[in-house]
Amino acid sequence: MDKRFYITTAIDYVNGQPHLGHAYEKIIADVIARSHRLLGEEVFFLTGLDEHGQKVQQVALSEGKEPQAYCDELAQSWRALWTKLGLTNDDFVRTTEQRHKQVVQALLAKLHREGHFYKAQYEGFYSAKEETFLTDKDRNPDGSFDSSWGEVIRLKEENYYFKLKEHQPWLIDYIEKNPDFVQPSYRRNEVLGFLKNNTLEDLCITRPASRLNWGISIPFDTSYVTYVWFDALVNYISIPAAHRDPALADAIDFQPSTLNSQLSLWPADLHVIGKDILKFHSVYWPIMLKAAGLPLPKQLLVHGFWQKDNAKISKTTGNIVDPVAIIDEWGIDAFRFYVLRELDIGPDGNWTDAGFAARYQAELANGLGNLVNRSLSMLKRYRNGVLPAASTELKQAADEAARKVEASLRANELQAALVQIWELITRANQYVDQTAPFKLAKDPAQTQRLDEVLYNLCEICRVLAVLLSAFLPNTSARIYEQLALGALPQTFSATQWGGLKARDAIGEPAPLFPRKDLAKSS
Ligand code: ME8
Repeated sequence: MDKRFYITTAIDYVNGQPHLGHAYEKIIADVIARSHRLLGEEVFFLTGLDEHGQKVQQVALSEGKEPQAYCDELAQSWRALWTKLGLTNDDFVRTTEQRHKQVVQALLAKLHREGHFYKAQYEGFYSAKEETFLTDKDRNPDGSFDSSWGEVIRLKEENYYFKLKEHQPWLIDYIEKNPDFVQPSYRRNEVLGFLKNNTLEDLCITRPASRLNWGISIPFDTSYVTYVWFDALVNYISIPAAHRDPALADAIDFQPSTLNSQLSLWPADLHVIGKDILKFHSVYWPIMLKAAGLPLPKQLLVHGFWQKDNAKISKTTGNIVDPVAIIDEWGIDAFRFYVLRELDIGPDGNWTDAGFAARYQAELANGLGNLVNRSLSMLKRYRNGVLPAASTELKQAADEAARKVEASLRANELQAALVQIWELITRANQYVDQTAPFKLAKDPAQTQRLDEVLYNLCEICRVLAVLLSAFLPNTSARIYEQLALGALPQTFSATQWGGLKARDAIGEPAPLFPRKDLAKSS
């Protein structure tokens, strides 16, 4: 049994509808998952929902619903959006599922048995909104607590704590010796800076059930429930364990109740996460795994935050981008394209409707769409849709683009891959202008030259469909359909020049990205 390329996303709090930031992260992971499949690997792509905790409980109660009923309802609409986005996840975890809860409890029981936890009393400030204890470091310079914490109360409470201090030296050493563990590198430096300049405080892992009961019960003390992070992070191993991953079976003493086929997944190859949850993934998660005797994930890929019109995305102020509305108006591939082309993985980005419309028009409609439509239409018009003999004039440009795109995909550089693909599109559109097939068609002495040009253009469209297939799967499939080539190939090696054969007949050209009246849509 070969180990699969195992890729995960953060699991989203189910206290509202999905927004642009959630969708962006899932699209990044989907494109990477699809790329690895194209490059010949077996992949397991996991995403899902984080359903416990006070925030979810509060929203449910405010809507007059039981938390479980509320989560069941919302989980359906999240899954529907992910289907709409074309995500190719292999499983979908919900932290309220039995298969997840069992693993959280097995892990807690093991770490408790082995002396990693202790019980202690804490007295201090607590933010109910963020479900977290606050220290003096969280105060504003004037001593007050920021309004983003909501109401801050004084609290005296006994809880269980996870001993972290002893882990600090090896973790620093590990991150120093594994420069790729956190990508991009400035995020890695941030983690190292934090670890070197602070003494880790032990992590509170429980909340009294009397105060918060919407959580996983602590197996060795049922008057407590698990605090959100010890629940949420464990999803990355609970699902492999449910798939009977041999790397986990022995370590956490857990027998799945359902007999799935056995998959080898852990350690994860890539956790895709946003910058706000970096500390949980680069400090707490590795320590939890090491304490349990499990190997660490190979890499964290940390993306930035989206704003809209230079302001925070927020439901309360109404400053939101609704992925469903965008997809309904512009199509799913246009949405996938924009978020990955506009924002490199790392920095923060800014959504503007005008910026979206401009990229749609310039790069999708006038760039890719126009190239495919005019190439196929000319073959229809001048050669009745039948391909002439193969020619290699654009082969070198196509091969070079494929080489560069492959390297970018392997390095998770998705924006760079799109830039490289669009360079090839621009080159091909220039080729139409330079060779002027409409003029060649009028000159009987240029029959052979026109044959060459038409072959090169149609073959470039085919190669582009393969290069784009991880990013714009529907568009790629439509190009293959219009070329009458059947199903899109599942391998990157199909970028090799010469897939179209002489005398193949193409299907009907149809615009891939209809031009929009920008005045109306902005
Ligand atoms: O943090 N731009 O859930 P979440 C880009 N349940 N990404 C954004 C974003 C924005 N404006 N807003 C949020 C949680 N995200 C936990 C995770 S994982 C074991 C538990 C990203 O719903 C955010 O960075 O608040 C995170 O990666 C994901 O969306 C879920 O955020």
